[in-house]
Amino acid sequence: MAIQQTRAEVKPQIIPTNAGFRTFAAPPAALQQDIVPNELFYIRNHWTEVPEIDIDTYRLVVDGEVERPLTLSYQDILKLPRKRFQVTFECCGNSPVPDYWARSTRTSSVMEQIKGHGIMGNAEWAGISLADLLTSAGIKPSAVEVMFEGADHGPDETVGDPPEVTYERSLPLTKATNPDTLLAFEMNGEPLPPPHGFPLRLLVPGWYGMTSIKWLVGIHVLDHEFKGFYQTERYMTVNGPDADSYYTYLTKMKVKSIITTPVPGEVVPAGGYTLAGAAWSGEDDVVKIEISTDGGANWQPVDTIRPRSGYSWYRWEHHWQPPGPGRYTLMSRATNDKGEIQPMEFPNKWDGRGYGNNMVFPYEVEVV
Ligand SMILES: Nc1nc2c(c(=O)[nH]1)N[C@H]1C(S)=C(S)[C@@H](COP(=O)(O)O)O[C@H]1N2
Ligand SMILES: [Mo]
Repeated sequence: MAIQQTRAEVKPQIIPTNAGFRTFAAPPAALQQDIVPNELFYIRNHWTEVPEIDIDTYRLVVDGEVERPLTLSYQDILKLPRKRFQVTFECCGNSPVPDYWARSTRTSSVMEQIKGHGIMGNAEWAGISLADLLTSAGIKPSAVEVMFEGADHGPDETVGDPPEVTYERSLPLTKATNPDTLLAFEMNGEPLPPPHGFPLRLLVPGWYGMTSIKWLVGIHVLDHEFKGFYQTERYMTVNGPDADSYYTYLTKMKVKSIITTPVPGEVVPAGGYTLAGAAWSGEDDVVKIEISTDGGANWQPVDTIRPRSGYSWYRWEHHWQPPGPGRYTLMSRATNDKGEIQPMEFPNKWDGRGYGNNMVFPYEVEVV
């Protein structure tokens, strides 16, 4: 009888990036897959506890500037016409600016493991169109914005001030009534896992993650612009040291690309190697992805860009024949259909939060 050799395999896991267990990054290997499995999808919560929602008593309320306010149960929502497609999103705090790493709360060993890009993912989502729900409620002409209320609340994580605040944010009417803005109840064919918003979350294709409100309990149509804490005190970039206007809200994801193969620390064989990665640009098309294997001196288009599915990332591949053993600095650079291209450095240097960093990232590899 043959003896079965078993090797203890280290199971990949999400990586906590702060002491409060509010953010978990995907391990590098998870970003090599077209669809990130639910258990490896990053988590970004503003409080440690995940709201526990009893599905029998759960209700979603739609009110404010509407003709017919609605109250729906989970079962009511499941009966409505569904949509299903892939959506990639990243936290706008993904990929911290290298100069800021030193003062980041993240430890260097964590940064080493996640290489800064793990706070993003791609999944297939199913849900109902928010526009359908708003149409049945009947938006009044007085409506200006739609505000979304999560079930989670508490003191803000950074300084505990305000002492009590709910995770709430708004969308302009144009994006709220876009037929692909979803109220999602399924992630990769399973009911939404509790950390990702069970039973229902908003899903805003093409926009940074903070707009996709989890544990959604209220949809409030407002006759004014929403000025709540997570709308105006977070998730915006300072326009510049001498700019006329103070800040810009982060909305759609900027054009960006990353290298996912090799993973950090992987040894590249001198005989030749297929590099791979991902690229995305909010709702826009990525039209060009280039690679440099000499620290940005020379660029060439990658061999293969696979079409995206729905609002997913584009996956790319490129065969590389290194000139010989040694250390190399690889870089990838994406351009979208509006001609926007990734900058070589983080553009908003004066903004200490480093949100929305889409710079060209240097990626050191060892060829043996
Ligand atoms: N209710 C609620 N929704 C939320 C958050 C939150 O803390 N509470 N975090 C937001 C942020 S900042 C991001 S990046 C995404 C993360 O979604 P995920 O944890 O499913 O990856 O959810 C967003 N929706
Ligand atoms: Mo985020």
